[in-house]
Amino acid sequence: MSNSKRLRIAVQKSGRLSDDSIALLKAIGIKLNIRDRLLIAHSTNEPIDLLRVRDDDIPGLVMDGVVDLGFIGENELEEKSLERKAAGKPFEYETLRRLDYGGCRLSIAVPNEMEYQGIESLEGKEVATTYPYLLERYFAEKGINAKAVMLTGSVEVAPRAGVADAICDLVSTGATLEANGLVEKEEIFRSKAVLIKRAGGEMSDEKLALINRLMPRVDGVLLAKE
Ligand code: PRT
Ligand code: ZN
Repeated sequence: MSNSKRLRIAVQKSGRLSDDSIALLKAIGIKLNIRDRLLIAHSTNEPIDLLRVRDDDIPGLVMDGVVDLGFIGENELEEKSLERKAAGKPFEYETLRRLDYGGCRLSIAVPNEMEYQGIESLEGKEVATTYPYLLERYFAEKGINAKAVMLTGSVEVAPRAGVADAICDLVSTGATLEANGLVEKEEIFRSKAVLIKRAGGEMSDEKLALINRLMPRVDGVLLAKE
């Protein structure tokens, strides 16, 4: 657990958030010795260890207090919070900063040929997604009786494969939707990468002091890029 003296930070090992998260850590003066295959990377100039994992694991690692800080997309963070809340697991965290990368939106998209008059058109339908909690919360808010069908990959081919009537997936340029004959209809969540801190449990004065020393540097980097 993170009662180790060194500050533990979780970052995505390889994916869309990895390079920007590592670049930010380097920009605030943390020297890192990252070896591609390894789960852990040690800083050579600060008492910091990086845990390099799948992004899906990062919210839980922070909420269970296994790591002190984590870089994660708000989409994944909010989905996992809802899932953990439903399962009676700890779901608290503190957002330290909203970052300037990882921007995307979670949207409902329907096949080109579907007659869509608004969210009511999804009444009684099945919608494929990797984010069932966010999607079902949206349906509940709108008073729509539709079903979220969980798929962990290739969500965009679900309607064509006859697995669902529509999809709810992350969109950035919209090229993937277009390539699959889908049209974006409802934006249900806007996301960016965030830096989060564990909320439960004691944190040593040394770790808190280190975080307090690093945060102004994060602000400096974000400001310089504006
Ligand atoms: O292996 P691991 O589990 O760590 O990675 P992953 O495959 O689950 O995640 P990854 O690396 O693809 O994405 C990590 C995070 O990046 C997401 O949780 C978002 O917060 C953020 N992000 C930003 C995106 C996108 N933009 C994005 N466009 N994540 C995924 N996409 C996908 C989307 O799912 C769809 O397949 O890109 C496609 C759509 O892109 P456009 O440009 O065609 O619209
Ligand atoms: Zn993932």
